[in-house]
Amino acid sequence: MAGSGELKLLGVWTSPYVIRVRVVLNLKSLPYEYVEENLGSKSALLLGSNPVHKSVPVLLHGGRPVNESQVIVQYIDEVWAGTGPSVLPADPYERAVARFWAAYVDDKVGSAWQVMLFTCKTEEERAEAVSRALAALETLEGALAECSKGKPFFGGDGIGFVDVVLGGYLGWFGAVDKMIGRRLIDPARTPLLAKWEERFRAAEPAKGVVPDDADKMLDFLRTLLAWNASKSK
Ligand SMILES: N[C@@H](CCC(=O)N[C@@H](CS)C(=O)NCC(=O)O)C(=O)O
Repeated sequence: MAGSGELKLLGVWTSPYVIRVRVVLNLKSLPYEYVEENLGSKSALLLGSNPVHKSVPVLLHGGRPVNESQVIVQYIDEVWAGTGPSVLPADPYERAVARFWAAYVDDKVGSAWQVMLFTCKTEEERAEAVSRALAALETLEGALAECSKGKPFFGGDGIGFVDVVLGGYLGWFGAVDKMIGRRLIDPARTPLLAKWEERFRAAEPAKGVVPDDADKMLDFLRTLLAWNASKSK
C-alpha cells in the first residue's frame, strides 16, 4: 500500500520549510516521529538522506527520503489523498494557480527573509529586504482575495498549499517585527492577510508548530548566525 510505512521527519523547530510539512502532517492526522536536528552538527541520517542540499526538512517514509518542503507537502497530499483534507485543489487549473503562488512566496518572501535575518551586512541592506518583503506581501493580499473568493484561507474553507507555504514563515515574521519595530503583516496595509494570520495561527494543525515567542526565535537566530560564522571560517 502506497501509504504504508513509518514516517519520520528531520527538522528544526524554527524552519519555515519544516513547519509547513508539520502543519500538513497534522492536517491529515498522520502519526510521525519528529527528530530535531542540530544544524551546527548535522546527523549522519540527515547528511545521508539529503546529500545534495544537507538541509531540513527530510521526510523518511518507510526509510526512503523525500526532500524539499514543497515536494514533501505534495508527496504527502498524493500518497494520503484519501486521508483528511487535500492540500492541493482537485481542479488542475486551480492547482496550477496554487503552485504559482507557493513558488512566489518562496521566491519573493523567502529570499527577502534570508537577507533580513541571515545575510544582510548593513541596516540599509536589511531595510531594502524589508521593503521587498512588504511589496511581496501586498501582492499576496491580492492573491488571497482572488484565491479565497471571500473564504477564510487561500485554499478556501480549509488550509491549502499556499496557506501552509506562507504560514511557515509566520514565526519568523513575529521575530522580524520585533527586530525592526514594525509589522510585516500590518493590518493597515494588508488587512486580509492580518485576519488570515490570526485564523492560520489559531487553526488546530498549526498549534504548537508555528512559533509565537519572538524572543526565543531571536535567541535561536544568534545561535544560527554563530554556526554560519564558524562554517565560513
Ligand atoms: N528549499 C528548501 C530549503 C530548506 C532550508 O533552507 N532549510 C534550512 C533550515 S531553514 C537548512 O536546513 N539549512 C541547512 C544549513 O543551514 O546548513 C526546502 O524548501 O526544503
